[in-house]
Amino acid sequence: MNIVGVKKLKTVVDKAIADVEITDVHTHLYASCFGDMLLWGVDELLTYHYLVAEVFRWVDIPYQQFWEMSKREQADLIWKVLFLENSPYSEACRGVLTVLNGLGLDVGSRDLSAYRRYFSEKTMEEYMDQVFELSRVKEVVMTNDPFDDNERKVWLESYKADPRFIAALRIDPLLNTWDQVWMKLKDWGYHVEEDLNGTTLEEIRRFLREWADRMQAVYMAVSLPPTFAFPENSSRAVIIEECVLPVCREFNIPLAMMIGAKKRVNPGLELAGDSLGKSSIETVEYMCANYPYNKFMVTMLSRENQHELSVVARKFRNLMIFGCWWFLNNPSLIDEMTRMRFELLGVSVIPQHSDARVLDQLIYKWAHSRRIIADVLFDKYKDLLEIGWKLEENEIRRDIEKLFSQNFWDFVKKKL
Ligand code: FIX
Ligand code: ZN
Repeated sequence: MNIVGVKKLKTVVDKAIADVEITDVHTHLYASCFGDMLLWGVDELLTYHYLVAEVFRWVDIPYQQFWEMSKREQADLIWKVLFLENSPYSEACRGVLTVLNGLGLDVGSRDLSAYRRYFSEKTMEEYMDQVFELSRVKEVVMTNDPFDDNERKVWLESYKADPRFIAALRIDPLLNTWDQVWMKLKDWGYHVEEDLNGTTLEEIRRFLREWADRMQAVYMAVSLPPTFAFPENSSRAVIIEECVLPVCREFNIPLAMMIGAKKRVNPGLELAGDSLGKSSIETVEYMCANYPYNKFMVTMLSRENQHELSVVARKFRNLMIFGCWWFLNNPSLIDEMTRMRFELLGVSVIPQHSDARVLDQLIYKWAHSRRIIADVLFDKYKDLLEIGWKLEENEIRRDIEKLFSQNFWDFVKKKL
């Protein structure tokens, strides 16, 4: 028995967290066969939409003028304003520096040209290997949208599997803008009309089956507004009930609902222009209760939804909550949410995902989250030791493997 005492506890937890190979359950990364859809390198890091939002706190140029700049010019502006004229302690700015430091570059030099030279000497493939090794991420789940023309072309003509990149079928256009996309399905050979009649619903199910199969999708996913309601007299609710949930059951895959994103509150900022709102927990309760043979992965964007979401997860074994999503992916909120979840759910949660849009971000998003989750876990284990519980090192490693990978795969494979 390798019993861990309080003196050794921190070392054991930190080492186990550092060692665990992560399954990142939600990202916007792409395998190399998707070409330029995969973003990487310092200019992509600097122009990540989180930093675009922050730079516009300082600059008064018209939005269009920024978007007409080259990527390099945008990065130059962001570097100047957010890193040189102001201290870069926001989480998104700090993340850029964590990546550069993780690569062994001298962050103290503030030499953007030197950083660019470093990346210019890399190929995407060799850099990809380096990032996966440095971040100790073993696999990432992509966000795969068949309605994206570039992405669909790759799936139909040139897709090449890479075991590090797992597919998830993203269906926002189908659910959120049916009136605009039904004609696309018709063009692709599905016998659909805007009217959700019997034939249309069967053809939508065929579309979902064919793409879930083509992608070998491990879940279907959708981002939903704070106003999302179900049941509801809407095309979204009909398609969810008649098409999405039945096909998810057929494939035994979860539906991942990412609830609370308020799109384009400031359209001029484009991707950076989204905000959030508090959503209805009753909708999550209703779906879990009334579809006991469906599996739901849920993350919510509002801090105010987090406690009730953790409580609802206590009520339904077909619900797995995951991640500190987007505006919640900040140290103070990761700490708060992780403590709340560990206290209410124990080990049965997926505490984090990266949402990485730029390959390099795997380095910082996971370095930052590992630190915080390790500190919370240490406190929880210490509480146990102080009341006489005996903990073995392999039990600590068992729990951490579940939190960072196995809980996800067990849930994906779970038969209800
Ligand atoms: O809907 C989503 O998958 C969101 O994560 C994105 O739309 C968002 O822009 C993002 O990348 C947040 O981290
Ligand atoms: Zn995302």
